[in-house]
Amino acid sequence: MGVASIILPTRASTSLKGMTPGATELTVICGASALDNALVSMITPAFDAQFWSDNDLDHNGYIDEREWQFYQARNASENCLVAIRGGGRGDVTKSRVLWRYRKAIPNTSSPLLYRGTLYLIRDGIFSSIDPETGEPLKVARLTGALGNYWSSPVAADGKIFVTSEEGKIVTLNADPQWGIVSITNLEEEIFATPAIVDGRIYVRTRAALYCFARKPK
Ligand SMILES: [Ca+2]
Repeated sequence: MGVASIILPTRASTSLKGMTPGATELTVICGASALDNALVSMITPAFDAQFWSDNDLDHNGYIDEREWQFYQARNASENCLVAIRGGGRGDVTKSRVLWRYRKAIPNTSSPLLYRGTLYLIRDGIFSSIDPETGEPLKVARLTGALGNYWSSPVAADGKIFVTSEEGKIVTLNADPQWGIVSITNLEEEIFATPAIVDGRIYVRTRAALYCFARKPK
């Protein structure tokens, strides 16, 4: 067994809870002389349970080379929305990328393109974006329905529907200068994207499947 230090990427040192502010090194025990092939056990109690659950992918209590590389790649990756013109061949980074947008990017929710405007939901922040230029048109909080949003926005009949983890269904008017039409609170966790079929909206919560429709006249 040998002892070595890993130089942490700058972003990691600032984003990991429990680390000494500004710390950039982590002492490790190596199972082999070459770190590249080492099974690495961290002896500095600097990382919290979240770090282990996120990065010890095989749950064996060690961070091995593959897991460390995965961790580094994930931290180095850029979280942004990219518009890419179709077509082209080979590396089209310079020739086909039209724009990038970096603010309030969702973790799991897909963007919605509806009636010529692009919409995003992230933690209760709703954004409308010009799909031609990537310029934000309106970015604002969904007052009364903040929180986590894992599902994707859907649209029909000139309206947009988003559902929060807390169980709120927010109806917005589909417009670049969108506004909230109504908020319905089901008080049950929602992770699934609603489905719209034949004029009805189906919303699945942790406890039930709901169907919403106009009252028959
Ligand atoms: Ca492991």
